[in-house]
Amino acid sequence: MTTIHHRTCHICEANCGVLVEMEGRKVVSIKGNPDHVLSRGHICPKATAIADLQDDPDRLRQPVKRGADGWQVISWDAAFREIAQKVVALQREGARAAFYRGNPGAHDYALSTQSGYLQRAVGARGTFSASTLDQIPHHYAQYQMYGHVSLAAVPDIDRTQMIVIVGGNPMASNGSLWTVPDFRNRVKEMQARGGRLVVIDPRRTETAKVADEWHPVLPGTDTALLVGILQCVLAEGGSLRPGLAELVDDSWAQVKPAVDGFDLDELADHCGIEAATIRSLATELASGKPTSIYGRMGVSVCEFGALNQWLIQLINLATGNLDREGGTMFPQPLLDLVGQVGKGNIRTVETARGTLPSIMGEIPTIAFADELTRDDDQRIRTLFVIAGNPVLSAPDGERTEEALQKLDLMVSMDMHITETSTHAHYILPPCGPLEKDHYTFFFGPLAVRNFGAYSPATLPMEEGAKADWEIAADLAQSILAEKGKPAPNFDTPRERLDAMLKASPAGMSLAEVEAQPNGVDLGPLQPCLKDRLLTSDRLLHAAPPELLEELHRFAARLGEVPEGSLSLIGRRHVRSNNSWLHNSRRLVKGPDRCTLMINPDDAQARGLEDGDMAQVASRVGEVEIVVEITDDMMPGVVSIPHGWGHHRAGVSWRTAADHAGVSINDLTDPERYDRLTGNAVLNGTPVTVEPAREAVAPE
Ligand SMILES: Nc1nc2c(c(=O)[nH]1)N[C@H]1C(S)=C(S)[C@@H](COP(=O)(O)OP(=O)(O)OC[C@H]3O[C@@H](n4cnc5c(=O)[nH]c(N)nc54)[C@H](O)[C@@H]3O)O[C@H]1N2
Ligand SMILES: Nc1nc2c(c(=O)[nH]1)N[C@H]1C(S)=C(S)[C@@H](COP(=O)(O)OP(=O)(O)OC[C@H]3O[C@@H](n4cnc5c(=O)[nH]c(N)nc54)[C@H](O)[C@@H]3O)O[C@H]1N2
Ligand code: SF4
Ligand SMILES: [Mo]
Repeated sequence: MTTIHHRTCHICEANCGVLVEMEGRKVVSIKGNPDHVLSRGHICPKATAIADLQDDPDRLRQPVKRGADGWQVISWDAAFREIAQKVVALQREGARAAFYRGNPGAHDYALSTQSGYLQRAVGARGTFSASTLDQIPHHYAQYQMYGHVSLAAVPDIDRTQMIVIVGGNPMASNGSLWTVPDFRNRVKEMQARGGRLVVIDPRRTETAKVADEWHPVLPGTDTALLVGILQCVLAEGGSLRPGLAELVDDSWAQVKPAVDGFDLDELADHCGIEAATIRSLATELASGKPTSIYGRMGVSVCEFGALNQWLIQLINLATGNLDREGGTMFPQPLLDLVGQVGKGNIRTVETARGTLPSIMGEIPTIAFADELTRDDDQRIRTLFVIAGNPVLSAPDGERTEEALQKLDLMVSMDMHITETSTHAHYILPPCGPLEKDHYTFFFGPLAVRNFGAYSPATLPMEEGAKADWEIAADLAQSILAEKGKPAPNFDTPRERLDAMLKASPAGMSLAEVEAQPNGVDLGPLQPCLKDRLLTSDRLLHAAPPELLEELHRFAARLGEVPEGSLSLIGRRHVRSNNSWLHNSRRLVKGPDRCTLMINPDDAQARGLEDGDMAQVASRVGEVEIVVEITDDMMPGVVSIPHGWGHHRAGVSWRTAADHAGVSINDLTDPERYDRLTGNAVLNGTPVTVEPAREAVAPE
């Protein structure tokens, strides 16, 4: 007898509805849920891999402790007691403690609502996280313009007539900061009603291949394109459409003069996109039909990330498409985070590298290794890594790896012994993914319909297992007990969720939401900016001084041409997810995906043929990797996917280790970052590429 369970897939931001068919504890099938209000039956190959994660023989099922003879299994109680004693002893010595939070935590509402208790108990100041390797520039621009780090506008794909995607690849990523499951069919529907998709990317990506137009752009130069588009849009006048004009502050008057100073031909030369193309993109975006421009990783993890995100908002504003049906719109989800979490903040933090920006309390991860190795009393000695793998995901992996070995206490919450957790003293593994419940916590606020979905755990927990949130809560209690402090009253995640749902404008209870297993649909996105702005004067701040100043800084960079080297960018594949799905056989099978993509001319100039081994070197490191020649790469740019490099000693994921690949982040340079936000620059790394040296046979 099999049973069918409704769930939300927790792996990526698309939050697809899936139907999991179970026979006892065995997964029989995982299929798309055709009745799901948002994903409409869509899934990608990663959904079926949830079964591989659940049944992974390499997954840790009990806590382990590193001893002289390797890893030993230890009981939860003993692990909590020992960790609590060490945390408190180190606290008494005045040792600095820190957290690194990885991406999967954002897909676990329960952990997200509970881990603050643990951080406070540990006394960790600030947080390193995957966010400063990713989307912090978006939060910065949103805070500056709309008054809240989480007030995001997404393309209203179901009603728009044009989307320009700059530096995003939703065909592989399934959308990011834009919860848009079934992207392919939504694009087809747009094209069928006469709409057009335009992609700006150094690589002819999977998304570029389904687009109506693709324009290659030199990595890190999109600012020139965006300034050019804005200049052309504003050339016709620059007055805002009625309805929007009343919401925008006086600084709007400064935007046109600021972009008018640029020479369009010079901008075109800088980014490698012709002036005529820039003009025609501007004309089409401003044609009066509903259009949208959206930019993601490619324009976030670069030197002018915050500036780019601001310019993108300004283009949507200037064309009249912000907060308009078919333009870019602000979701009003079932659980409205904006009304219930702080607005965020922009501060600075002192680090061994000097003063760095600190957005939302983050310490930029580019400074992670420095803070672990600094030689004063501010050195981090206690570290908690929660669902993260910075050795593979942060710049200069080798240095991170060395730095982790200096810690007095490192605790990883992870279900694998990874390139990172292998350096921990204790690893605390969560239960299997099907043993957790799920709510679309951070992604309802980014979805293309007003929506939310809750799914209960599919399976009861295995005996002795704990969910991430329970591990965090139990450990926090143990630390407080060790300090002799009373245990606070913890709300359970479900209690928190119920309260947050009820406090949202839709006002539903968790029980009511749970009764709708296909998700709750509150309809298409609605204009709402007037009621959502959270700046002090409730106006949209068009031209914050820091961003105008950054525009001047960019102006000084125009015309700079990188010399001699190639420019390295990353890539994502639909069968991978950052560093942690390579232990699923069905996802890694087939041809090697961790290759150096290179344009035929660049390969020929270096005497490289398809399948050769190349040596790729940057300021910080070098790797040897197999060459894949393809004219999908624009000349001068090469690509290596991130998340690989599982050859490192001590890892427990055997299938991943059999498909090790190399880590692009052994080449990325932590010295490069966005000055306004501290976000890492992960693309456009200058590299040299040459045939790999012949291995010298030992005598
Ligand atoms: N060069 C380059 N580097 C990049 C990127 C890039 O595009 N190019 N992308 C960046 C981006 S956008 C991101 S988000 C980061 C990701 O960076 P990280 O978040 O640091 O890394 P992940 O690969 O997501 O690793 C997640 C870890 O969590 C574990 N894990 C998975 N699920 C769970 C769970 O439910 N509970 C617990 N406790 N552990 C779990 C996995 O085993 C894995 O070890 O990488 C960044 N790094
Ligand atoms: N299958 C899969 N899905 C994922 C993930 C995954 O690892 N695998 N990771 C998830 C996570 S954590 C995130 S943050 C999202 C990311 O989601 P996306 O941002 O959509 O994904 P990326 O593939 O990083 O897309 C960035 C694009 O920018 C291009 N690019 C690089 N440099 C530049 C540049 O200077 N300018 C321009 N215009 N383009 C540039 C790259 O070629 C790439 O196509 O994906 C999520 N979904
Ligand atoms: S697109 Fe993302 S959410 Fe949907 S099935 Fe694939 S991994 Fe899961
Ligand atoms: Mo990410």
